[in-house]
Amino acid sequence: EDARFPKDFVFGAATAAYQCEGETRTHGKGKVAWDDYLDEKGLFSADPASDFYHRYPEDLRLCQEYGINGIRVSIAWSRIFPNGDDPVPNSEGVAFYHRLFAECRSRGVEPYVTLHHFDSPDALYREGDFLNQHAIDAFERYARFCFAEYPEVTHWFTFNEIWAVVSNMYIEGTWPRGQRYRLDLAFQAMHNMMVAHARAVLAFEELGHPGSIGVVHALSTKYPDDPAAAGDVEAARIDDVLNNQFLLEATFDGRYSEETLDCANRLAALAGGRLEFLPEDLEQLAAAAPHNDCLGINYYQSNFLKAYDGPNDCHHNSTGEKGTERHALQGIGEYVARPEIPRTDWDWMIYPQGLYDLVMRICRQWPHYKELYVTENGMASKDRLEEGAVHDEERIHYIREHLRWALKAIAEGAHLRGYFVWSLMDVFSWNNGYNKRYGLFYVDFDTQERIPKDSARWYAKVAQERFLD
Ligand code: BGP
Repeated sequence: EDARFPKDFVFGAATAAYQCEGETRTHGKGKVAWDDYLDEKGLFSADPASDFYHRYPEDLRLCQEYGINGIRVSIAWSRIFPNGDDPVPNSEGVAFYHRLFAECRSRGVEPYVTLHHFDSPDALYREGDFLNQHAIDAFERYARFCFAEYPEVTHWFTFNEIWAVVSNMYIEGTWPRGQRYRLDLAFQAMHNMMVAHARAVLAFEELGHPGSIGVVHALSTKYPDDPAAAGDVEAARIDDVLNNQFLLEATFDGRYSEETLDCANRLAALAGGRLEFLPEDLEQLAAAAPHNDCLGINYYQSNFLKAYDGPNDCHHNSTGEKGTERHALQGIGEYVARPEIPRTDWDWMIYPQGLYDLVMRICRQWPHYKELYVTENGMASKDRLEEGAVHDEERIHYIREHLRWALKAIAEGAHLRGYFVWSLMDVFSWNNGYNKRYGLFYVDFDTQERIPKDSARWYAKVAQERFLD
C-alpha cells in the first residue's frame, strides 16, 4: 500500500469568514441573519470569534511554519456589498481581502476562496434568501465583482454546503428561518442556489478568468442498516437523493434524472408544496455543468438508515451530550447508531471509509469530473489546554484514517488534489458556540492566543514528509 502523497498534493486547512473574523458589524460590514438570531438566543456571539480580521498575519505565519500550503477562506458578502446588492461596494471590506490574499501569497499559502459560506446579507435574507430570484441576481453580480477585483485569487468556490444551508434552515430548523420539515423549500432552495452557482460559473468563463471554479458540497455516504432489507435500501436511496444526488446531478449533469425528480417532487408534495424549475434556469444549469473545474467535498460522517413510517422527528445535538441526536423523516427513513462505529460527542459517526466510497462513487458516476478536493474534514472535541499543551490523539487518529482512505482513492485513480482540515484554528461553531473545537491550533478565546495542538505538529510532519505513518 502506497502511503506517499502526490508531489503537488495540497495540505490545507479551512476557515470561514463569519466563524473566525469577528468585527461583524464594523468597518462598513452589513448585517447578516445570524447577527440578530444569535442576539436573540443570547447564548454566544460571533464577535470577536477568533479575531482573524486582525490576527490573520499570525494565522498565516503559523500555516507556513506548520507546512500548511493551502487555506480555505471565505469572503463575507456583506463586507463587500453591505445589503447584498448595493450600487457601490464598501471600500474597507474590499481592501481587507486584498491585504489577506497578499499575506497568503507572502507566506506561500495558496488561498482557496469561497463566495458564500452561510452568510447571506440580511437584506436579501429578509426577502426570502435564495427562494427569491433577487438573491440569484445579486449573487451573480457579487461574484462578477470579486472575480474582477481579485485577480490574485485563482481558486474559487461559489457556495459552501448548499445542503447544510437548506437542511438547517428548512428541515431541522436549527438556523435562522428555523422552519421544520419543509422538504419543498429545501429542494427549491437547493435548485435556486445551484442556478446562482451556474450563473457565477458562466460569468467566470465568459470573462476568461484564469484559475479554477467549483462548488463545495457537504456529502455523506448513505448505507442501508440491513442491506438485505428492501425498506432500508430504499431509505438510504431516498436520503442519498436529498443530501447528495440532487446536487451532484445539478453540478455535473446540469439536469435532474427522472428518478431524482420523482423523489424530489414526492417529498415536496408530502411537505405540502410543489417545486418550480424555470426552463431558463435549467438552461443555465446545463450550460455551466461542463465548466466546473473542481468539486470540493466536505466530509465528516456517513449515515446508516432504517425504513421508517412515523412522523417527522428530528432533534439536533448542539451541546455535545452524546446520544441526544435524533433524525427521522417522513417518507425517507431514520438514522441509526451502530454500536461498532464510534461517534463524536455531537453524535457524528466516525466512518473514514465513507469518504473513500463517496470519492469512488463520484469517479464512477461522473467520469468526466475534473478535480476533487476534500475541502473540509475534521473532528470536534472539547479540547482542554493543560500546561500549555492540547493532547488531541483522537483528532490525529481521525485525520490519519481519513487521509489513509483518501490515499487509497488516489491510488485507484481519483483526481484528488488536496485536503483541508476543518479547521485551521478553533473557530465559532454555528449551533454550538465555542466548546465544539476543531482547530489544529487551540484558541484561548479570552486572550486570542494561538497554541499548536499535538495534531498541528503531527499534520506538519505528514505535510513535510508527504507520507502517512
Ligand atoms: C461544515 C461547515 C463549517 C463548520 C463545520 C463543522 O458544515 O462548512 O462551517 O462549522 O461544518 O460544523 P459544526 O460547527 O456545526 O460542528
